[in-house]
Amino acid sequence: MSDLFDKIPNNVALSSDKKLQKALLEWQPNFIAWWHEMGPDGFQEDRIYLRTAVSVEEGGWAHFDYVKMPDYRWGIFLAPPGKERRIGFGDHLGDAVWNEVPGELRKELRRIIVTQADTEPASVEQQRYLGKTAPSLYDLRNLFQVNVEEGRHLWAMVYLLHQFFGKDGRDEAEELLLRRSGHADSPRILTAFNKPIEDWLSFFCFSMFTDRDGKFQLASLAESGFDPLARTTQFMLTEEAHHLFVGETGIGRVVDRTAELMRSAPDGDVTRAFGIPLDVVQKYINLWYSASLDLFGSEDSSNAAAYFAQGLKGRFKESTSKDIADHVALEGSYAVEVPQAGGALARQDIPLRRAMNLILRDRYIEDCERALGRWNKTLENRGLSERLRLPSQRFNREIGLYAGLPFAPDGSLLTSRRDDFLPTEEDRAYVQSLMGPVYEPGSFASWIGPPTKGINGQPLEFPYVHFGAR
Ligand code: BYC
Ligand code: FE
Ligand code: FE
Repeated sequence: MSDLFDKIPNNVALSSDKKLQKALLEWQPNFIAWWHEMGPDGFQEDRIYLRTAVSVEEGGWAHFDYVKMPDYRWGIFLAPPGKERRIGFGDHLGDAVWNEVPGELRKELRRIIVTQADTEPASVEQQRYLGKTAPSLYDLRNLFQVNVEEGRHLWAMVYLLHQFFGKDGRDEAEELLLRRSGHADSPRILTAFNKPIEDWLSFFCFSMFTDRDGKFQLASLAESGFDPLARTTQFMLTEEAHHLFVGETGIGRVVDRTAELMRSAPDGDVTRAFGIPLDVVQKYINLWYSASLDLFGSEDSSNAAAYFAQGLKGRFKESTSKDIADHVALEGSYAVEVPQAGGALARQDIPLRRAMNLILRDRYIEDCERALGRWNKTLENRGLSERLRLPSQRFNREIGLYAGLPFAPDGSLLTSRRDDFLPTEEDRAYVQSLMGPVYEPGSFASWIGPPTKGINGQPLEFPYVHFGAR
């Protein structure tokens, strides 16, 4: 076990940190047991062309090689410290950042870190069976890349728990391996992480919309006054970019293939050529987008106000955006549309700090709109007039002001069934019927187009996965 620590790439001086070593020594075998139980089903003996972070230096964080997943070198990295970083917002604006947990913020910080941490293994659990139906070796490899990196994100958060939260932190780290996505008695913490991901269209929607919540939550934590959290999440963001790429281009490739078939199929019926109809894609977008909006919490939130005041969670690019001048945010307000009895909406101004979830979410929505624009460009380029759109923020919500209210995707009060806008049993069964593994290098399933280029400069027909004896 002692050489375990040589195998854990890190920049936290692990080799000389006895306390951290001891905690990890107990946790790491449980992590591996969890990986075998809840990680990708099968494929553990196969050699996957994976990227491993081996240092935080330019280029060093992206080392490519064939690895068996259980041998993946899950490491612990913090972005290098900024020179004399100061707290950039809230009541402690301008103070030196904290390198230890301030006693009075211990509970809040622990909660944020545990909530963030919990999503990482949850997503691996949700994606457990997808390898069996990958539309290509390229996609299979990308799935596993995302999975091992979510595993590393768990490590990143567990490092913080072990290093800064003593016995409580070690207990939380254990519990992260005990909760299970979708479990009746011990589910994962946040709603979207308990929904099943049973087909690849769901996977692409999840990595497009749900991982993107990750981007924005991590970015808000990257502003944190607790410097180890800020530096850890900064580094996680470098990996996150690939997950978002997988989702955005995945849906883009589905849209492209569907558009191609809409033009070429005799009566425009893409199912004849085993494609996914555009309205089904739209329903999947409606589902995962609305579930991901829930991850931002309530529009009007005292928790969010407290996190901002305490210097724990900032706005997107709080310290670098030219658009943010006032970092105290005690003045000003943000307009929300509050549903009234009978369903009418009344504009209400809420104090800025209480609107921090909403402000972060608005940046997220802009980012989603940008991706929608690209997919719609694809439709346009194929000479089609159909367009995809994001549903109203009021549609299908379970959290916040609009939770449980019958709003339609266009934001009006619903007159027909909500099911008209979400995947039906029939839609799901159809999508599921298309799922089947395509493991021939360079080949792609009928319902998805090829990517524009391979991974790490490799060609599309590169053998991204070497199957062992099976
Ligand atoms: N589900 O003021 P409110 C990622 C609870 S994704 C269940 O509205 P707050 C990834 C809330 O806990 C990024 N419960 O919300 C992606 C509170 O409970 P209490 C994950 C929810 O606290 C893909 C109550 O409702 N990171 O990394 O401002 C693959 C009212 O709270 C939900 C983080 O989320 C929900 N959706 O904000 C892999 C960052 N929403 O106090 C990875 C850390 C709210 O009544 N988390 N509640 O018991 C946070 O900062 C905040 O907890 C939230 C919620 C933004 C999630
Ligand atoms: Fe992650
Ligand atoms: Fe991710």
